Amino acid sequence: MNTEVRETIFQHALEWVLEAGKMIKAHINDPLTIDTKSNANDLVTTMDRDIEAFFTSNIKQIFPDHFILSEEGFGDQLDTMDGTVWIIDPIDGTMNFVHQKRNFAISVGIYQDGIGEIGFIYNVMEDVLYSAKRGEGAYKGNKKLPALNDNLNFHESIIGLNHFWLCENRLVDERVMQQLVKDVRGTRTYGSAALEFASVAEGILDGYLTLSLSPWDLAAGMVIVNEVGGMTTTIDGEKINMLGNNSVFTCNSKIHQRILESYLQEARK
Ligand code: 2AM
Ligand code: CA
Ligand code: CA
Repeated sequence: MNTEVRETIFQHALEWVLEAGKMIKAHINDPLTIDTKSNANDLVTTMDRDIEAFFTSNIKQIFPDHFILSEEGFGDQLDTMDGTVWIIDPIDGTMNFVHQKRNFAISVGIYQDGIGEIGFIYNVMEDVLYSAKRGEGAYKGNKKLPALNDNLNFHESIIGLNHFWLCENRLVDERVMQQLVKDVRGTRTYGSAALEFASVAEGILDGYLTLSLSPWDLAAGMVIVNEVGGMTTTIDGEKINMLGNNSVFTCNSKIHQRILESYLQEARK
């Protein structure tokens, strides 16, 4: 993507992300209408839909030739990543949004012919914006994030994962995952994939493992983590497919291989 074009897109996206954040904050204490989607704990609110509609109508107006991949149905049905594709999660961490009124994020990734060019993860209630442009580094607010720790010791690492890994599940042997939990320094669960990616980029989490994410959960995060030298694959070490669901392993590159070979390959069913 031409840098001038990218800058224009970046500035519009930035403006819309901040505006969307303001809309959420203005209505954070309003009564919520909560529906469920794939299961009883997969929540969606009017706010998720309103924010997504805000993005899609703005994008369609200013960039009518761009495509949109988004969670709540206002985007396009895509079977290719050709062209400029906005990948949007209006609220990532809806359960946190509903129950905690914090710890959720707006996630926007912009890809050109399948390559991540721009990423925004906005922690709305903390007013912290993570952003990145491919090849130009990642930022937390106005501060450039340093490259991830190249001397990280695996036994001193903190890994983000949720409890599904440690209960009986269809993807991995939970006993191997329990060993991983014992072998690292600590684990954390934040409930927003985008914020876990942002934490990996910031170096306050050293890795994040999750069984199944959609493109909008990871599109922005992958761009941001890439810019600080981290890497993102499936739990089998394979490339992420932006048009489908993936298991996800994003990590400080220093310990990615170790966790992949010593634990995930071992645990895989
Ligand atoms: P969401 O809040 O946008 O649904 C923790 O649940 C993380 O996993 C969140 O980032 C959440 O995104 C994401 N997630 C992906 N698929 C999910 C599903 N089917 N049910 C609940 N959370 C899901
Ligand atoms: Ca999500
Ligand atoms: Ca969402």
